[in-house]
Amino acid sequence: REYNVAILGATGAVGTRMIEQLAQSNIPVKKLKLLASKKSVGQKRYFNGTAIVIEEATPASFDNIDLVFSSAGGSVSKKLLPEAVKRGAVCVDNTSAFRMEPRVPLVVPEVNPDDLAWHHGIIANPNCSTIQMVVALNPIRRKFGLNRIIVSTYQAASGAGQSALNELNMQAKQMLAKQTVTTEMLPVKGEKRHFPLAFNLLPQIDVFEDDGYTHEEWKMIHETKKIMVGDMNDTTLKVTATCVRVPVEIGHGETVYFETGNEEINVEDIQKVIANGDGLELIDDPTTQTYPTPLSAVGHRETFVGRVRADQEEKGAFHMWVVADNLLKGAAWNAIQIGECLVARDLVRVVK
Ligand code: 11C
Repeated sequence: REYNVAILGATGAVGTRMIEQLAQSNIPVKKLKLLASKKSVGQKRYFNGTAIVIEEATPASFDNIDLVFSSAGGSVSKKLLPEAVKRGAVCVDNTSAFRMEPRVPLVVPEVNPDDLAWHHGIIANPNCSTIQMVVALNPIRRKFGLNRIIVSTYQAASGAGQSALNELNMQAKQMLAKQTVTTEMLPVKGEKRHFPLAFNLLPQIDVFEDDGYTHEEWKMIHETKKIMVGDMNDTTLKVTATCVRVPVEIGHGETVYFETGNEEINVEDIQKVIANGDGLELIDDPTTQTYPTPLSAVGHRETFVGRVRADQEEKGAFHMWVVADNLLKGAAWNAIQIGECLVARDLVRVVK
């Protein structure tokens, strides 16, 4: 079977990468439609050497489409994806619009591909910082158990979109030239206050919740529970997060502390399961200063792990450093990989 595919939000940083990743995937594409907002209509993008003209996304755009990859923002997804499903298309959505809906599987193919079986037309792609953490922790949880996760993130500007990345670059130039620094986007577009990210760190990603956590931290906690345990409010796996924006263009880093509850295991046991884990690469040798960095992860689909070490006081607890390309494994590649799984399992059909 060949599929008519649409990419919604085709001109954005993630949409552009979805086109590339789709071309390199094993999804048999009969026809590709590229959809975006009115302002991009008429632009061209290339798929396997063929130019495709961007069309305006409307409900009728999804007539005869089998599979949709969407990364055009939450409000666009909310408006258009139900229309696509109504027309028989299966949608993989990269926004947070549907992630917590009970009828919507939240999927990382290395971790919970079986959840695809119960989709009703929409499958959600998790937040980038959640994806790389669960890829790294999944084989550890399977083999040794997992009781608690405490994560701190070091998130690249591109996570907040192309305009935030542009702002970081402009700020860096302005600071070096001792000019007035422009601050309009970060930490959060539309928030009351803005601060420079260049040569700085911002301990806020997304808006604050009433409990003092940011929404990014909330996502890491609840998405992790939904993906790993199947219940966003599970209490058996304890998770907490602190999310920080760093002046890096692409590639999120995370320091992850985790308790397995298994007092018999050592660092080599953890390293071994990571080295053999799906979608994972262990890059870890302190004697040669070998560890992954955001720059070394850019352009790769894998999640990279280094600096694995045992906690010095808590038995069965470890620390590690996890890095991935937030625009690929954190977004475009994870979505296309979900598409590959749907195709392999013959799940590109809507069961209401
Ligand atoms: C960031 N993680 O780095 C966010 C971007 O829920 O898909 C991804 C937002 C999301 O700002």
